[in-house]
Amino acid sequence: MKVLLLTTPGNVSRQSVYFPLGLGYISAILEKHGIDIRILDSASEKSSWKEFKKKITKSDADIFGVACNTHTRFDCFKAARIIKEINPNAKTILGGPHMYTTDLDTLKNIPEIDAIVRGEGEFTMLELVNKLERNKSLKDVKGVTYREGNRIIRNPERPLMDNLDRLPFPARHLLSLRKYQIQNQSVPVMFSRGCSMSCVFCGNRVMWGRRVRFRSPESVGDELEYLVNEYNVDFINVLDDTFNINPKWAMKVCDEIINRKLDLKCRLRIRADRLTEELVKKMKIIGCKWAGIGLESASPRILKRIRKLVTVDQVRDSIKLCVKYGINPKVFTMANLPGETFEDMKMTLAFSRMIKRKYREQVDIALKPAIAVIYPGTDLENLAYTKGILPRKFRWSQQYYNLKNIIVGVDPRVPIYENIRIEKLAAFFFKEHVISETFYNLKSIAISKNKFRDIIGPTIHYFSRFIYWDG
Ligand code: B12
Ligand code: SF4
Repeated sequence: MKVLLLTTPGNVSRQSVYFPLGLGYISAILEKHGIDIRILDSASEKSSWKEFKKKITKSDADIFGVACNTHTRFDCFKAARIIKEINPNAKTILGGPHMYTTDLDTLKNIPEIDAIVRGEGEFTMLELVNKLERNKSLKDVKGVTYREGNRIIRNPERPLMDNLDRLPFPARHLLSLRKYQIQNQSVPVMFSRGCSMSCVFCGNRVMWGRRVRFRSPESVGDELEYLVNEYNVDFINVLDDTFNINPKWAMKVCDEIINRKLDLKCRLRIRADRLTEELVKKMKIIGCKWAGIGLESASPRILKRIRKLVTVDQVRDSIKLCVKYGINPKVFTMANLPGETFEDMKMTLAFSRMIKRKYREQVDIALKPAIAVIYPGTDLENLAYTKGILPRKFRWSQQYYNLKNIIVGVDPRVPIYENIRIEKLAAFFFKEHVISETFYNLKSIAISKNKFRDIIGPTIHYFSRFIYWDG
């Protein structure tokens, strides 16, 4: 049987030119077991639906596996419909971060989908393909929810893989890595899976769980050496939720890269509460150019409420440390979190402004925080039902398009955690972000002509959100 794994066309995909690492891992396992496997990355190719249809028509695959996140879910359903229209005998399988808790609802409402893989996909997909190949029932395949006649059957969970070193390296040869490198420079890699924290809004831990699994430093070193030798890779993007969740392990990984004399640049995501100067020094030696740090809110009350378990001081100190060693931090902030008031938001805005003015180009921090959206399986989703923000009858598979989201720059297909009403929030940010910034910059316009850029910048940034989601 032939398998085609794919990402879908659609307007979210405009942002992403990224090798799809999850599909790369699944492909590697299938390929290792002799299965004919291809990848179609319509998202990165920025294909139109017309081109997508042409490619599906040409494809001789029997099984189509679609990667699905919450923003692309309707595109994935559309893809399954197109596949079934073109080839009614094909099997359509959905997997990915959106699918972990929405499997039953999706299968009930979208008849063109045959099965859903929940969670980690590598071994589930391998067993599933083997069963389909032998025309056998899927009843023993852990982690699958599937259709059998009129019934929908949800098999037990598949335990998370213990030993990540068992996985072959992602099948990067199935796509042109060069093409991705030209557009995106860095090549995605993953050294660990999971995060032991439990931030209420986080979609990552729904998928990967709270038990962090680490690859051995040797396995990481082997993959990086392979990437350098085979593909001339010189810039990696480490997608781990938190590189320093276990600082000792992070140090060992750095040592491995240093000992192998790998000449690389990298991006890392870190937590401020676990950063030491010793580690920052090593991060610098292994070529870290960019470190993502989650602050979310500068209000201690909100930090506690969302269970972030970092303090504003820790974030401030981490920024300082990174800057000291020539690493550019990117600090992430959010707004409209549970129980958050405008006063709390003002604290975050004030913090961001202070950092921006103190460090200028050395630190990347948005003056307008990201608005908290709800992902399935998160604590925020449960809270949204309890507080009546999401109606009890809300179903992820049913049409959802909230045009109002656009005024705060959020995808209309995903619900916002509407702690404060969207209209009020938009007015607040317009006043705080555009007017205040412009006023501040006008005051100092005489200092430099560059200030003109600082006025135009936030205004364009604000209004660009109105044109992004064009339906
Ligand atoms: C790198 C990344 C990106 C990159 C690249 C995405 C890509 N093409 O791979 C960029 C920056 C472009 C990006 C963009 C977005 N991202 Co993103 N991203 C990530 C990140 C950090 C890593 C993804 C990754 O490669 N993981 C490693 C691989 C091994 O895991 P995986 O892809 O999940 O695949 C495994 C399983 O999901 C499953 N699986 C996946 N696909 C399939 C398909 C089949 C058929 C099967 C059987 C199984 C299966 O098996 C795989 C192996 O075990 C994750 C967080 C995380 N820790 O995963 C967020 C994450 C996936 N992103 C997320 C979001 C929301 C987005 C955006 C919508 C953000 C935005 N508002 O613009 C866009 C959407 C882009 C798009 N076209 O879909 C959310 C998704 C939450 C959700 N419930 O949907 C996550 C989980 C982060 C979060 N905020 O919670 N993202
Ligand atoms: S620390 Fe980051 S990855 Fe971990 S639960 Fe919080 S937001 Fe998610």
